[in-house]
Amino acid sequence: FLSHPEELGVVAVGFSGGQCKPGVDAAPSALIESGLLTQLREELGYKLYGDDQVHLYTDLVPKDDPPHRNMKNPRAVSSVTKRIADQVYVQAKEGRLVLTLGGDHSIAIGTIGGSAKAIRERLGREMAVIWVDAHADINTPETSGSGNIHGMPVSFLTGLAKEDNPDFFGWLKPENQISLKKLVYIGLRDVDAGEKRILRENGIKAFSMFDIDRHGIGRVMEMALAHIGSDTPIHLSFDVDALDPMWAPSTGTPVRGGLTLREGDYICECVHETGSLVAVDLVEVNPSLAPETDIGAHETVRAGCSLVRCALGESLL
Ligand code: B3U
Ligand code: MN
Ligand code: MN
Repeated sequence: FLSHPEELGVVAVGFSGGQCKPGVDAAPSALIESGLLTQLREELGYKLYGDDQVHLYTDLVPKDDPPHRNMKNPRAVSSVTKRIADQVYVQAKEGRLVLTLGGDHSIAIGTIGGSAKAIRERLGREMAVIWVDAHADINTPETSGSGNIHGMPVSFLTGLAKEDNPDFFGWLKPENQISLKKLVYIGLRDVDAGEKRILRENGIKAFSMFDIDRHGIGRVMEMALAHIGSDTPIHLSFDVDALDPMWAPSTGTPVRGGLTLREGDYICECVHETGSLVAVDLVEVNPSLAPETDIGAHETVRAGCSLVRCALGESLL
């Protein structure tokens, strides 16, 4: 599905307004400083495109941003994700694989919004999304208990949450959205009651940690990819909190009982192996949240780099 499989469009956004803890904004710089982009260039042989900047988009964050339908920082998240959608769209439209380094998971409204539109226009195809996360991030503004938009991106991207005002995600059009049938979750273990209802009522495909324990990650990936169907472009959105806090402690809402680093890497390797990957997000690395020593932050950044390299083909012999 890529016209230039060796070209990688990189979008780095240190945006944290989709949740309340400062620090996720520093993740792209931490990942890049630990050598991620150099490795992709020198070891994996990618040609990198996009500006060489980590965007903070503070200019898009209004001074006054009161809640709307219970959402916190709604204008900021809407305008930043709209900008990200444009950036990702430009890269994906060129037929490049797009890598986005976040930021909290609200940025997926932009990354998926941008890639879904580009894939539709370029290939006339609907894209699938593999959402790897401890959480389902599918609250609507009304079901959300926290009001944090990083817990809502999937509801806006699938049209479950509707809003016409362009200041509050009304800029998302059908061409930016994805079908509930082409969405697959892996790694879930902390899903709100309202979200469980949404998953059940819409028949959304989800592999929780229970399923991974029962079938093993190998079988789960077979089933996940079979659900999507071969020959479908795939956007992989990886929340680092899908990993167990043992491997990724530095994240806003760690949940015990998660994926091993090896299981996370394996998910990325399987997606790479399909040859259908069109975009990857890595989100929710928060280097300032390091329990005990700063070994925590270092390990989390290292795990994040590993996931991205696996998604981009490092494990091929
Ligand atoms: N489901 C909760 C908690 C949460 C979602 N995503 C994260 N935490 N990282 C919520 O706020 O919607
Ligand atoms: Mn998430
Ligand atoms: Mn999460």
